[in-house]
Amino acid sequence: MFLILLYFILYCKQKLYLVNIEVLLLNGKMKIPLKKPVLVTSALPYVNGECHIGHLRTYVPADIYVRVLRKMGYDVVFISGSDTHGTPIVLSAEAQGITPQAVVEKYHQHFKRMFQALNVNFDYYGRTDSESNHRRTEEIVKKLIDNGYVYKKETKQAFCNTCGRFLPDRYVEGKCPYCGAIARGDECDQGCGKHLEPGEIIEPRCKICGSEADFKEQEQFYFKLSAFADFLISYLDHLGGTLNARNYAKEWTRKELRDWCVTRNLEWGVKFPGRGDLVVYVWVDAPIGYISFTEDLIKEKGEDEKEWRKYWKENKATIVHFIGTDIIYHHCIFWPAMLKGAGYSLPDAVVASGMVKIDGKTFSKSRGNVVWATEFLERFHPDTLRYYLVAQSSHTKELDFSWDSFYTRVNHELVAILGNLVHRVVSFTYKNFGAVPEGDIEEEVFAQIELTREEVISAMEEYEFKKLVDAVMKLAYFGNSFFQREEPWHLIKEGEKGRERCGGIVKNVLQIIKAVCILMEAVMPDKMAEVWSQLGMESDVHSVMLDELMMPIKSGQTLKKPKKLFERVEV
Ligand code: B3M
Ligand code: ZN
Repeated sequence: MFLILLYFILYCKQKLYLVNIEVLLLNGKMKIPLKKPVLVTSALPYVNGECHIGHLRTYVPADIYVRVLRKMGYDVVFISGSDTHGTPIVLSAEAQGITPQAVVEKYHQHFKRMFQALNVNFDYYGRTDSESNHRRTEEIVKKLIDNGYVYKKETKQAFCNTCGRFLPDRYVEGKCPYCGAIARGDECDQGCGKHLEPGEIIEPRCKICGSEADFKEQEQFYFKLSAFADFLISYLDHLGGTLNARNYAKEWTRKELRDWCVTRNLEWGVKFPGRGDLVVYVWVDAPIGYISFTEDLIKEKGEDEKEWRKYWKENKATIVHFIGTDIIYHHCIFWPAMLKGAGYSLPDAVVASGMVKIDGKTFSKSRGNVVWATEFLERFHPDTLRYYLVAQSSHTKELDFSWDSFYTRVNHELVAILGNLVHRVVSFTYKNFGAVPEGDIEEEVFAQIELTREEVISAMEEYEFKKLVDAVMKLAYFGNSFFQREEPWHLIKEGEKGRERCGGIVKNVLQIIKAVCILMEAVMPDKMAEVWSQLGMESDVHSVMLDELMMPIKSGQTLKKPKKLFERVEV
C-alpha cells in the first residue's frame, strides 16, 4: 500500500515537473513551449473609424510572431476581430446620424481590407456582435452569476437632465479623480490611464449636449474582482509576455482591487441575462470574442466542435495576447479574473506594444495628429511600413513616427543594404551565369546564418521584433561585405579557373540572400517572395521552414531577370 502511494506521489511530481518545463519564463519572457499548439490573438479594434498606424503597431508584430513560429514548426492559430459594441460605436453612430449596425458594417469591412492589404493574415477575423459571441458571453456571465461572482448593487451613475438619459462611459467627460486630467467616463485616457468606474468621474459633463451632468441612483451588476486578489498575484508572477504588462498589472493588484461594474444602460450590446434594459459592459463581451472566434474558426474548418475546448477549457494550448499598453489593465486583471471565475483556461502571455506618437506629439484622431493606413498605402509598399514599424523602436517603447525617420529607414536600410545586396548579386549572377553556379558553402557563411537564426529565435522569445530585423539586416550587410571583399568581378575575367572561383563566391552570397529571404519573410512577405522567385526557388517562401537555412541553394537552378526591390523615396 505504502509503495503504491509512493509511486503515485512520484508520478504526480513528474507530471508537474513536465508541465513546468513546457513553458519556461525568463524575466517575463517566454520560451515558446515545445508541444502545445499556440493561439495568438490581436486586440480587437473598435470599428468606429478608420485604421491608423497606431493600430498596426500591435497587429504587424503579432503577424510577424505567428509567421516565425510557423517557420519554427509550431502549430499556430491566429485570430482577431472587430469590437462592435460599447459607447465608441454608439457615439460614432450618433455623430454620423446612422445606426450602430451601419457603423459596424462599414468599418468592419474596412479593417478586413486593411489587414489584407498589409498581409496581416488572421486565420479568423470575427466580430463581437456575432451570434456565437452573444451566446458565449451569456454563458460566461451566467456562470459567473452561478458561481457567486456577480451581484446587484444600487450605484450612482452620471445622468443628463437635458438629454434625459444616463451617460455611460464615453457619453460623459470630466476630471479624473486620481490625477485631475480630463477623462472619459470609464478611463483616464489623457492622464494616468486608470480605468474609472461609473460614478467616479468628477465634474461630469454630457458629451452630447455639453451640459453639466448629475448623478442618479441606478441598479447595476458588479463583478467581485476583489475576490481574485490572491489568484491574480500568483497568476501574474508566472505570466509570460513583455515585462511592462506584468509589472503594471502587479502594481495595480498590489493596491486595492475594486469590484467592477459590468452592466450599462445602453440598447446596443449583449443583453445582461434576464435584464432587457441592460447590456454587459463592452469589456466583458470583447475579450470573450477571443473564445467565440476560436469556436467559429473550428466550425469553419469543419473540425469537431468540441476542439475549441482544447484551447479554452482544457489548458492544452498556449495563449498569447498581443495588445497595446493602454489595455493592460483589461487583459491582465479583468480578463484572467473573469476566465478563472467561469472555469476557463488562462492566457500564458500578454505582449504589450508601446504607444505611437506622431512627430513627438500624442496621437490624436480628434486633433488630426494621425497617419491613416490608407493614406500610407496609396504611396508606399505595405512591406516598407511593416519593416518600419518594427525597426523603428523596441516593441514596448514608444514609437515616434515621422516621415523623416520613415524615409531614412527606407533609403539607408531597405534600399542601401537589402535592396543593394539582392540587386547587385542577382544581376551579376544573372548576367554571368544565368543560374546558380557550382561551389561549396563556406563555414564562415554557414556560421553567420546560424548565428542569425539563433538571434531571430531569441528575438521571438523576448518579443523583441526590432532584434529580428536588426539581426537579418546584419546578415545582409555581411553578404554585401563578403561580395565586396572577394571582388568576383575581377575573377570572372581571369579565365576558366577565375570563373570557377567567381562562381563559388557568388553561390555563397546567394546562400546568404536565401537565408535573408527565409528570415525576413515574416516582416516583408511580398518583397521576400519577389526575391525568392528571382533566386529561381520553386518552393513557397511563406511556408518554408527554418531548417531550409542550412540547405545549400541548388546549383543549376535558373535565376529570373532581376528587378529592383525597393525604390528610393525622395524627401
Ligand atoms: N477595442 C480597445 C482598443 O482597441 C478595445 C480592445 C478590445 S480587445 C478585447 O484599444
Ligand atoms: Zn487620471
